[in-house]
Amino acid sequence: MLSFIKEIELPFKIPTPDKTIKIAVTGLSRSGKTVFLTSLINQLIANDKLPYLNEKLKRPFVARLLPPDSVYVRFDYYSKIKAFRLKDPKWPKATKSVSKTTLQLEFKSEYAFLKNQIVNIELIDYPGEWLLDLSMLEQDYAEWSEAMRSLAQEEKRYPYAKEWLEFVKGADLYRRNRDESVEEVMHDHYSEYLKRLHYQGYSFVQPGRFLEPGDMQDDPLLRFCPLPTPSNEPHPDSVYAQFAKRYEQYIQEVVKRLYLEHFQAFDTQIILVDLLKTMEHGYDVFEDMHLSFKNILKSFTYGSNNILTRFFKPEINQVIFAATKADHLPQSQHNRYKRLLEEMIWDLKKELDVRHIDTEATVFAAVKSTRDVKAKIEGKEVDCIRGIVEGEHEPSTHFPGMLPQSYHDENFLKKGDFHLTKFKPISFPLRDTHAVEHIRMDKLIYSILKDRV
Ligand SMILES: Nc1nc2c(ncn2[C@@H]2O[C@H](COP(=O)(O)OP(=O)(O)O)[C@@H](O)[C@H]2O)c(=O)[nH]1
Ligand SMILES: [Mg+2]
Repeated sequence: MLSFIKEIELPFKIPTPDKTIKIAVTGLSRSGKTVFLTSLINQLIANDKLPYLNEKLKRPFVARLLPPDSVYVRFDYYSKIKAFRLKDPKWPKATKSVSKTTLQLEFKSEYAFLKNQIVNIELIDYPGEWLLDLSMLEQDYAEWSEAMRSLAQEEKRYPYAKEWLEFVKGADLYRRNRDESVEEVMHDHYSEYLKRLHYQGYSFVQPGRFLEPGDMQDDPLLRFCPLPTPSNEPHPDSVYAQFAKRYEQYIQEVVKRLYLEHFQAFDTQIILVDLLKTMEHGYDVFEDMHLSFKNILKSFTYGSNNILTRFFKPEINQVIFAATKADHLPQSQHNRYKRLLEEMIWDLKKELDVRHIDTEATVFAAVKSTRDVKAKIEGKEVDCIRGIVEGEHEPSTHFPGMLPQSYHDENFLKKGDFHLTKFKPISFPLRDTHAVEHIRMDKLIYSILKDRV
């Protein structure tokens, strides 16, 4: 019977049903989310630089942005692309709020009498700093405080945290407090510590709103910080009791709301990893970035007894880890870059594998702002990149240095031989008939679409 069924050849393919794909573009702040979304839309609308995608899909399509849904702020592709199209093009400004858009792909059906397939891709942009707060949903104030305080006491963080820790030590935390300014100073010290960490390239900083408050600038709700847990019940008007109350309120009204509204039921998660940042700042920042991703993934995908699964359906069945901004390296180093990415995510990948979640690691650039050239350094020909450095007007040639073979390479960054140059973006073509140059965006887009169209 089975073999009989196998032999039947239908005269046409059964049309694939319409779909909506929700993509979580996940990434720490400045990892390249906004640039990626802009390039993604640009690439799919123009579809003139996606040979790999078209060859693999073998299905002609048109892409269009749907009119904005009035409930949400629109991810404004047009204003972002306008800045990229200037004679002196600009990278987008840091993202300060959540915005959304839907890109509709219409695939030509095999026969004229069959309906075309519609695939709506829902995209969301948000400040990367807020993402890390997700793991706070699992912790009450005392647990969170203990975790943050022990992190702050680690050798690498302590120098930045010292002033805050000292101030807390000298303050009266558990008795009735009549001086509100103490709370303010304590909070400011803690925020200052987070800002310093962030500046040094660290990403695991909570709460993210202390760095990027969005519309909560000066909101008294944010006036708290981690404190040592008391052994006896603190006075209800003590600093501790006030902070604990605000923390709970922050979790309920800000963090939970954000995730209930925007971070549910994703199909695919693309994790943008700015590994070049670890090249710039060294091993501590690499470890810290790993810690951040571990926390982020835990929140999105972990087991059924997790409190988070009550709020989110962890339906993600595919996670793509993508090392960004590969145009900072000559192509001959892209394999190394990928190996470093694989090194960073190897344990995360294993966790996802046992949960039947597909993973992939790739290296790409959403906007290729340099080109590969050869140059002679001390008489030896080396692979370099050429682009316009920020603040300059003419292109220049740069050798970024060699990436290490491994993060465990003893010489990793000790010699200070990796130089990260910030390039201006190249100008985008003036009309959507042509897309911007990229590196492997077509492979990345194919990975997203392959099982869905
Ligand atoms: N050369 C290059 N730089 C990039 C690329 N994507 C992002 N960047 C740089 O990274 C910065 C942060 O990117 P953005 O998308 O705003 O990060 P977000 O905070 O994750 O949204 C940009 O201002 C650029 O300087 C890329 O594809 N190539
Ligand atoms: Mg952004």
